[in-house]
Amino acid sequence: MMWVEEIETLPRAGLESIQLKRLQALVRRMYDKVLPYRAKMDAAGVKPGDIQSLADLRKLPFTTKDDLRDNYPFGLFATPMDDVIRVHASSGTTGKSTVVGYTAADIGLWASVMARCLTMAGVTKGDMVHNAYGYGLFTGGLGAHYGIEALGATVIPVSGGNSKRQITIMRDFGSTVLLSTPSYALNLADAMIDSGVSPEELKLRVGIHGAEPWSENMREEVERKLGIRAVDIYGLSEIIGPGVAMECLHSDHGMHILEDNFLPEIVDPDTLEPLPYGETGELVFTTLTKEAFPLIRYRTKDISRLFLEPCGCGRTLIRMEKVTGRTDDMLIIRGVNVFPSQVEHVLVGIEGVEPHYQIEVTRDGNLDVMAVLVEVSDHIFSDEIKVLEKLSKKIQAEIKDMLGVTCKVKLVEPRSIQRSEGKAQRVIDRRKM
Ligand code: DLL
Repeated sequence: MMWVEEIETLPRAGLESIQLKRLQALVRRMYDKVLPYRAKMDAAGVKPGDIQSLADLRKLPFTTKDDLRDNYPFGLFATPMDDVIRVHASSGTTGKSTVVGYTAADIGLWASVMARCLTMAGVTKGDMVHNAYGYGLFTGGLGAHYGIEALGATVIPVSGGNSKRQITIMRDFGSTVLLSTPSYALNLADAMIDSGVSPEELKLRVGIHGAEPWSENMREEVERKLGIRAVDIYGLSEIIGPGVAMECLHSDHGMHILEDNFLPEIVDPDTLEPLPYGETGELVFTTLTKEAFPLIRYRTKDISRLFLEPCGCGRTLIRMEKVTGRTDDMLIIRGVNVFPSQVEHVLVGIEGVEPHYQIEVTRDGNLDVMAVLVEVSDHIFSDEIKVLEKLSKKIQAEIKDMLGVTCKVKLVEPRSIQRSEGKAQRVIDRRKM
């Protein structure tokens, strides 16, 4: 079943003509309304009238997270604030978060792309959908919520946390669909065992998991432990949130991109030249239909590939491979995006701490554990234990404040963190995914 079959099965030529019309209107609107982007177009010597075909997309300047930071919080919005009815935010590279805005029409668009994604996983009106994505500034919870309602299914807005209670709710309410990060799904599987509930007592049929990378091994584990079919969903706040791409139940590889709204490209992350279908590179998106916060050629830093081959489900929408990594050093810890530069930002503001640190990520069961190793200055290191304890608590609290993630802090001797000859190795990721 499809949500909007006439769009999802359009022959490529028809789809591309819709994309071109939308792109032309978007570029004109950005040029008129978003001054920082207009300045970029002027600097690149390109005018809205130069976009005559989809291939002309490559004439347009890219947008990056730095552009978002430079125009923090609302400087890239294309509509007056009066028309913005919601904002969300996620981590930026330093102290400033990435802020995104939605008009009423954008919220409607988001609900419809999410409804289309849910339909790809076989979700219908009759389903009881357990939404364990976090509600709040994170786009996961509310983004999925509106999509579930638009579909007409029943949403249980349970959000994250309190896993045992979640199992009780699943059993008593008869949840048929689970929405959560893949790592939280594994957590729920453990909570099920702890509560003495077996998968047969639940009505769960399918899990829709995303917001962090996960491997095929992890998929098998989720499927086996929860007795469900587990599918992948991709999205990012800047583009809309969850609902940019989704794996259907027929796909042998990759997720369908909702291309009538989100125009994808793959570029070489070094030369920024567009790459042909099938080649691996950085995923770039242009939002064709968003009002409040449209973006042209946004560099996601996610590594993927695009495939045009037809899919068994009949959709003609292009597919993207499971995200296999990032071109930057962003980590996702318990669903929260973390940049080493944010940790650094905290450390440089603290007296007695040297700018030498390392972030170590491990897994305890299904939970990510972040430890920050920090060198302290000589006089602090030889000080009393109490002083050291106080300092490590302070670092922990400030990191928690900035990132919302609790980490372990290990204060280490001066010059004990290995110095590198080139790029410092700030992150040691020991998670096996
Ligand atoms: O994570 C939106 C989302 C919510 C997607 C719920 C899916 C489900 P951000 O917090 O802005 O938005 O983080 C976006 O997370 O650039 C990827 O690096 C990563 N990511 C998202 N989905 C996947 C996935 C939400 N399925 C960043 N596989 C993106 C791998 C993913 N990485």
